[in-house]
Amino acid sequence: MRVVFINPPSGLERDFYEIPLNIAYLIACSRARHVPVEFEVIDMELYAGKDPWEHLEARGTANEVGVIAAPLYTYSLDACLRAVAKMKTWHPRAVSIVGGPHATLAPQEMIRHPAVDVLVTGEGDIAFVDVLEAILAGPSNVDDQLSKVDGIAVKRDGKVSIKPRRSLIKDLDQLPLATGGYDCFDLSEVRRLPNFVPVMATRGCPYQCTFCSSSDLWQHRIHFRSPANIRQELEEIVALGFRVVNFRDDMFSIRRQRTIELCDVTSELGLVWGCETRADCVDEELLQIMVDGGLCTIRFGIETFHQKSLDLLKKQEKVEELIQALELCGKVGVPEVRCSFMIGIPGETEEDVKETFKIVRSFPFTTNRFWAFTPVVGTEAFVKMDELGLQWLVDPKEKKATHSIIKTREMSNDQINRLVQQAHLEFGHPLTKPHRDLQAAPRILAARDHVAPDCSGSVAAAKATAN
Ligand code: B12
Ligand code: SF4
Repeated sequence: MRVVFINPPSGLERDFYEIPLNIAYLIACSRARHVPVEFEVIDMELYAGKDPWEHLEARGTANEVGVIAAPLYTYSLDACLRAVAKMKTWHPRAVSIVGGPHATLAPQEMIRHPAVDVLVTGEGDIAFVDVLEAILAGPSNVDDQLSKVDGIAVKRDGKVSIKPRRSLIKDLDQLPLATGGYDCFDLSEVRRLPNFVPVMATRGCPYQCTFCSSSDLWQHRIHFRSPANIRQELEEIVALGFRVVNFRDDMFSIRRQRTIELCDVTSELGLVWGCETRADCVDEELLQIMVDGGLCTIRFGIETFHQKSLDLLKKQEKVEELIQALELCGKVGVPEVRCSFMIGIPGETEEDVKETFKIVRSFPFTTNRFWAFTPVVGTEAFVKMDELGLQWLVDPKEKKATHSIIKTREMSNDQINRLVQQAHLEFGHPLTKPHRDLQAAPRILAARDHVAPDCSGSVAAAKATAN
């Protein structure tokens, strides 16, 4: 049986492409359990530079398909569902399975979509394989088999059944490495892009920020992989010819000693890397160890420099901590410091936003991305819109991260969008190349290897440029 994954188009510039870890994990997990299926990935994101829809049609109609699998994200939901629906018209007997953030946050609505047959909530590593095994049991047994699988929603003859989410996987070292699915991606094309390989060293986040999907997705928990397990994956990545990785964890440095151990590993392997963390999870000594271990880009979700707003967002951080972390990054010389902010936070006035701009200007070495505050399904802000004084101006389905579609008690929608635009003019549009991570990586690698920099971040390509 052929299982076809769709990596839906995000609409972002092609340079933002990175191998989707979710799909890589699901393939690796199925292979680890020896499920007798063939995998194919229709990578609409990697081919977005041409026409992703033509690519879908060419690849999606070429062979028989038994299962169509796709992740659903809120910000590209229409494209994700449209791609699944197209595949279903070409392969009416195929079973469609969706999962990912939006499926987890809005299962009731998503399972009712006509193109969706089975929906997996939460981590899919075990549930997805269980679903494949149920499908392999054959059409006369599949319903019975699916009824035994936890953490899924199914639809049969228009009737929907939704089971509770599975508990999170505690021992992440039990999972196969994501690299076990990498052969299904066009790595030679990936190498041509100015990019890096993503790695998750942890999963989840223990905080409960009111605007962030992670709170619900990970149930305020975080689980860790051991440094030895991460080393194995990093070694495989190096063997594939890459030396730049991006740790995609929500807060990479939450455990200080573990972070130091990981820096030893990245240093030994000669890697250059990026990570996201919280301002209160770094100090000067740790930042220095991270830079010595190959840290190139550090990302902070600052959101605002207004304490009242930080408190309302339940960030559990102080403005002074944010400022101190940025000062330390400057002092230590972190090559790239990327901060992300939101405009239109409930309670914030135009003056508060301008105060944030003023502080941002005092850090000339940071790259700053300003987004429009938009309550996302599954977040506390979404549930408490009225209480917070927020109003939609158009259907939330029209949402775009860089354009506001709400008004607050304090600011009109025009006012918010004017400030967003002002921020983009002054600090750059967040979805353009200057905001791509790890831009300094080729320079750092080249300085280490004494070769001319290229932009792919792979040693082979860097050396080829030098020759
Ligand atoms: C890497 C990343 C990106 C990358 C690339 C994404 C990709 N295709 O790989 C880039 C930089 C392009 C990106 C862009 C954006 N992203 Co982003 N991103 C992430 C990040 C940091 C890691 C994703 C990842 O690899 N996770 C690791 C894997 C293992 O976990 P997972 O994706 O959750 O997958 C598991 C389950 O969800 C499930 N599953 C997932 N897919 C499927 C599919 C099937 C069929 C099944 C059965 C199960 C299943 O099983 C997987 C294994 O357990 C997450 C945050 C996070 N920590 O997850 C945000 C996240 C996915 N992004 C988010 C957002 C909001 C954005 C942006 C709007 C920018 C922004 N403001 O941050 C844009 C959106 C662009 C667009 N138009 O879609 C949100 C999505 C929220 C939502 N409701 O959809 C997240 C969750 C961050 C957050 N906490 O808010 N992003
Ligand atoms: S914003 Fe950061 S700290 Fe807050 S819940 Fe999301 S990932 Fe966790």
